[in-house]
Amino acid sequence: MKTAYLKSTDQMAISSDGDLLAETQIPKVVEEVLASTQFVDIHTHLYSPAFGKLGLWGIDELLTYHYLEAEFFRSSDTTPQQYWALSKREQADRIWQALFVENNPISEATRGVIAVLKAFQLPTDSADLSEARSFFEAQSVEAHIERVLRMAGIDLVVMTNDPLDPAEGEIWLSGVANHNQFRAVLRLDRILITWPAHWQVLASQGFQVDQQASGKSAQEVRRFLMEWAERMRPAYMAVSLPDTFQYPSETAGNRLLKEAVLPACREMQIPLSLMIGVRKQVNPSLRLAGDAVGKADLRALENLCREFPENRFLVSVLSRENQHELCVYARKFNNLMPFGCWWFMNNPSIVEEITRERLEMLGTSFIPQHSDARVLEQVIYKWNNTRRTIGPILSESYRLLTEDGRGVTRRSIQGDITRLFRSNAEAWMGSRAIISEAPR
Ligand code: FIX
Ligand code: ZN
Repeated sequence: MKTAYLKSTDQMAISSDGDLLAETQIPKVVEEVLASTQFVDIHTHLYSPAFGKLGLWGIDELLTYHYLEAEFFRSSDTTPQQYWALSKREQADRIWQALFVENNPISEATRGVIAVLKAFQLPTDSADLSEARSFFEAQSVEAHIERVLRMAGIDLVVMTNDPLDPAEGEIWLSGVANHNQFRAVLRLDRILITWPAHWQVLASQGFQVDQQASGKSAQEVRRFLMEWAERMRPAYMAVSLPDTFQYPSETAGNRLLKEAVLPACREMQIPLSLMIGVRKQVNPSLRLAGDAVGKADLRALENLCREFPENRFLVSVLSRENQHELCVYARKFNNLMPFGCWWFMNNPSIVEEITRERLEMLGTSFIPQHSDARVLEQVIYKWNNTRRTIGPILSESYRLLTEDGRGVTRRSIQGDITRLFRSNAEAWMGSRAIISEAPR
């Protein structure tokens, strides 16, 4: 095989896109391409402006993020009971005092708030939040969203939408205008995980379902999903599964998964996102911050990928111990797409390990990251951190490739980064267009 040899650096003119790069040029080119490429954020809890107050933004929401609430209770003598009795502003003041004034904000989540303040040229070491509050209060949400997405270098945000959430369902039923930078996702937790607590909502809407999900329940749930898919045009369907998830296993949730959700995804030609490994509410007094992690048995995922080869599975796992297995399974099943460094995984020390093993085992056939942002401005630091952490890892991959005998160009690096951070996601998400009629 003809090996592409590099011109020595001193002969190297400023490289054009097609020129082979010297090893010393690679890190800068990788950094430039990461900075100039618009990414797809394939999983967030953000909302387009049409959803009004469901969309969270501004300094008080940034500070009362459940990641920071968990850290707050470790650095304050405020009890959860006292904290939950406070107003949102009082909660934010307490968190700012404990984590940002009395201590250096060196955790991932606290440093993120500092990065957001700096991005808007706001003071990062104030004793209080008055200046930050005035700034955010002065923003108009549509223009602010546009500006924040531009600052984060993302041009598509995939939401998490729950048709059985009363507040959100009402907004959908009143009609939601399409926003070209937001895509919907049909979230299934209340159907697949907490069916006993929610089946009566479907029954009250005229769907013939029962608590055991027996009889016509599965076909009625499929009808419910198709109605909502028509309304939402979802990029995919999604569910968060506990570390104890087993498949096969005789449960109402698995029956609905097999007989309603997976056939509906095939008919709509959209993936099912499985986010596996949450241990819900290990400390209920912390509310949303009370969830933890458990190592899952990924043979359930293996069985689903093998039994449903026509379904596509977008998968993120929460336990560090499951990450390597997920890579191996992705090598066995091309209907499995690993995505993101989820939640407790989204810290540089672990993102580095996960991303290196994925590049080593999967090349560029995976989706490295999602933000999981719950508050709009979080995408600024979450995606800046991703670029900062993954840039050197990609550069090392190209250095090794060059050393082993194959040079890279700006153009080929652009192709890889576009695939990793855009086109893998775009290729897998359903289109906004009319849903396929071809039932499978
Ligand atoms: O199930 C999920 O979508 C999780 O990401 C959330 O429940 C979790 O609270 C979160 O925001 C993690 O980052
Ligand atoms: Zn999430």
